[in-house]
Amino acid sequence: MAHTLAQLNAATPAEAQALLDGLYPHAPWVAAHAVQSRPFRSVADLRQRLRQAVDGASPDARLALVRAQAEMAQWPSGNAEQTLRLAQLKADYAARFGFPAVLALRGARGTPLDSSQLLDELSRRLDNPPDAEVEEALRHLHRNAELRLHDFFGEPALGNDIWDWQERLSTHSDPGYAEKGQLTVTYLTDAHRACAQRISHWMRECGFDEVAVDAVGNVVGRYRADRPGAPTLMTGSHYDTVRNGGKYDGRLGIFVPMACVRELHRQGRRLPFDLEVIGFAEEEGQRYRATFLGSGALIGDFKPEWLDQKDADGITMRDAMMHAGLCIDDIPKLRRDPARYLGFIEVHIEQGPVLYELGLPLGIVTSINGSVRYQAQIFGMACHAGTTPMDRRRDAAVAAAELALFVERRAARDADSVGTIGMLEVPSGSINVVPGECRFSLDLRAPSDPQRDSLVNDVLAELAAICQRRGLRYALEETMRAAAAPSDPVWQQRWERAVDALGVPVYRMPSGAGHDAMKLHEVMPQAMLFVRGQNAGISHNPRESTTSDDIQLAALAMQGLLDTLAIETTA
Ligand code: HGY
Ligand code: MN
Ligand code: MN
Repeated sequence: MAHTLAQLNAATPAEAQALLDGLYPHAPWVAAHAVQSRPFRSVADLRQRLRQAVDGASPDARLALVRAQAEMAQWPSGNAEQTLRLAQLKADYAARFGFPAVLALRGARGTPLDSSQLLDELSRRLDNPPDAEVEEALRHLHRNAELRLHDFFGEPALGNDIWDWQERLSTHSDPGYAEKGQLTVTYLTDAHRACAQRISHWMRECGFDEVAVDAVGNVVGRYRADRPGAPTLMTGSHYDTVRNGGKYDGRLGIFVPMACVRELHRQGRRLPFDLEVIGFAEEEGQRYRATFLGSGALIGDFKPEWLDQKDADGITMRDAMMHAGLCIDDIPKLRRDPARYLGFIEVHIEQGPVLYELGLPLGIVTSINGSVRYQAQIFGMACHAGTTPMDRRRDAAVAAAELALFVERRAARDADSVGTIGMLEVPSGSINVVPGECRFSLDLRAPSDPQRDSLVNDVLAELAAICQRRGLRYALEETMRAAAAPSDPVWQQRWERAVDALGVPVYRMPSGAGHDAMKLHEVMPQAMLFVRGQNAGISHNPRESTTSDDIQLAALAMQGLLDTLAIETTA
């Protein structure tokens, strides 16, 4: 097999096809089609051409491709029970779909999967509808081809290192979750402080000139320019997580630039601007209702009233900060002078299915949805579940349920709005008591502020109408309001050029999720790069995943952007 792209591009069509033989077993037509697109600009371009050869084929040809795959040979050996379960799953799979199971034999890091991982994957796939399973099998074929290309063009070393940082950082988790193997890192817990220490340590190892934990717990690394008085480019993301979250949300946006600095340092290179890489301490607002606290502090948007907020154990943020050794008086000093900054860029996993379904490793963010969040309570009357007739109740939970269905209908009406009741509880409820109170959250988002506000107004009007109709009271506390943040066109184009230079298709898309970039957006130009998520892009979930190959491409894209910016800045 070719060891260089040049050899592959210089070969005759027959030679080139022969060199690519085996990437898609029993389907030489895939390589034959792809080689017509030579010269390949990069390995990523080669991968996309192979994928496009399959995507462009007829449904029958695609199904035939899956059916042509032989029974997977090298299943890892498991114990007797696993072997039995595997045999049953393979039989069930073939009976349900009519073709043998195609699984990527190596995981997101390119390392072999063990029996239990493969069994879990196979049993999950059994639930797929047949048409969806053909697409999923094809994705695994593409992944196997990508893995085989490692053997010929080398491993994604940068991506592997970044993947490993994520893995090591995920060993720190809050009590009550760590014991269950779940990842939860909320603001200023011991696990959170350990993460700050690990990120600081790794930043120093990468060669940053300055590394410090600031007054709100952000980890700030600075890699100085080749000249004094140079402007600064800020990048980074958050290292806190949601409860039972994923390893990549936020953290990927810290480690990708860290790896870029490490490479610059190893090469003894400096840029004509300072690079400030920040691990923001608090974005998710889980322990305290203070979202974007870390990035907000840098734009002078730290709200002093947050200090008096109490967490579920009654600990105020002020006490948590003092306990962590943070100096509250220094918080106002964190405010950055935008005049000294070129802008803000952020790498983040997509946290959705778009790139996964399109088979693209990277996406260019065009705008970040605006959002509003509330904590709400509905008050009715607790009474006996057995003796109270249905028409004499003031049931707070049923009212909340009625609102939940309205939120779903109303958001769906806009097509690109979203509305979620993510938290819902009957405080001190009992099985035989009609709920006298119901507490719930509202998370309402849309690509533009007017669309978001129209959604919010309708939901709040409906809440009032439901309570009026049912004789209930309600209370609402707005806990977050973030404006929609369109990407700065110049910075968005910088990402586009960097992605295109890799031979990766440029795909523009909005962000349904909120990000630290929307805070920096308030004071400086910003733009984001998305990285494909595995497992249909699931996020805020332990199955959140991304491959070291895709991480590698994100790092190469950032390196490309930095190099181009360096030329622009000195021109
Ligand atoms: O909720 C969000 O959009 C982000 O993950 N904080
Ligand atoms: Mn998140
Ligand atoms: Mn995030």
